[in-house]
Amino acid sequence: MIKYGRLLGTVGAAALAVVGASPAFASGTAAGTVITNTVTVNYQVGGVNQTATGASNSFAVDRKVNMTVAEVGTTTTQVSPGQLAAVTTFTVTNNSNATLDFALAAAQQTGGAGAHSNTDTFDATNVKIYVDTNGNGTYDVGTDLEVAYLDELAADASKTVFVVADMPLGLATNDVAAVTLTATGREGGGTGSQGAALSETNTGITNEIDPNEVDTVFADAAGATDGAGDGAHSAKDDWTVLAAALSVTKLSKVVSDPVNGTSNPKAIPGATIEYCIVVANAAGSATASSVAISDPLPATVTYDGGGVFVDGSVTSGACNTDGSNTGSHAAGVVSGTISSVTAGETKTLRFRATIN
Ligand SMILES: [Ca+2]
Ligand SMILES: [Ca+2]
Ligand SMILES: [Ca+2]
Ligand SMILES: [Ca+2]
Repeated sequence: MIKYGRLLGTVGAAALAVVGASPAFASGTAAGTVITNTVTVNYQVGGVNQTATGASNSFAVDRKVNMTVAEVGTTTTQVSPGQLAAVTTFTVTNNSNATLDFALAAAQQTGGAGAHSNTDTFDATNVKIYVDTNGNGTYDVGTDLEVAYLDELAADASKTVFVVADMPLGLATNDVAAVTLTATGREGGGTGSQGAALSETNTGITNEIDPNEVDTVFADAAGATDGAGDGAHSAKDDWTVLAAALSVTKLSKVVSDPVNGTSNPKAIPGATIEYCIVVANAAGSATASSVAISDPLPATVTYDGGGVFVDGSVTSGACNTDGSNTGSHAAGVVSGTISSVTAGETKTLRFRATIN
């Protein structure tokens, strides 16, 4: 029991000594650190202790260049046609054992696989890269700054990077724009300026014992569009469109005529016609809002002043006499606004006119 206890105590002290001596960086010992290892040899002559002798060895830790670009989240970013400043979010992590700059580039693709088992079908516009300046993980307009590179990213440090773009109009549901963010390691080059391009160095095995010599080794993996050991890493994300899919149908029926009244009426001059404009939104679509309807009447009919009914319903393809009289008529144009048409919903605008 005593031996076991001593063993535990020894291990514990050794662990504490390591932590205290150099913080445990995931990226490992910092590049340029000179590691000196000194050996001491004690010996006796004729049973008498002699002056100890020994030797030491020093070398500098080389620079390992490694970085990771990763999509934040696991799902596509849903967008509307015409949406401005749609955001995709990435993290860039410096896994090198040195502070580096990282050049940033956002590339679109033409067709091919997106990031989420989908296929690229369109390009976004006005693509820009921003860094999460205030560190809250959210893109804040005017606060998070547009950047071309990450400046002086320390070993093991990570930054959130936003790729922000505009979506064209006229897109359909499930259209996809894929974008790849690539971070390429650069020399630090000082604060506020982008350092020079990195290249691997190999000064030879004999120089490895030179305490002033630091080689550069690319240790990065292959990413979405980059290879292993190329000093860069990339990840892909995408925007997926959810559009409204409105269809419009215009129905009419004869309500009455001056000869037959409402009994089997005919479309003769003086007859009353009911127009019904049917707006349907396909299942699985985005909600359409502020659906503004404008119907210029032909000169051969005259609005009858009986009201313009909005938000009515349809049963078995026929318009019901419902809705609210919130539309209007002016200068031969009937108009009204349906506040919203959700996926799978059908709404109407209905009014009556007289044949001239
Ligand atoms: Ca594209
Ligand atoms: Ca932010
Ligand atoms: Ca710099
Ligand atoms: Ca790589």
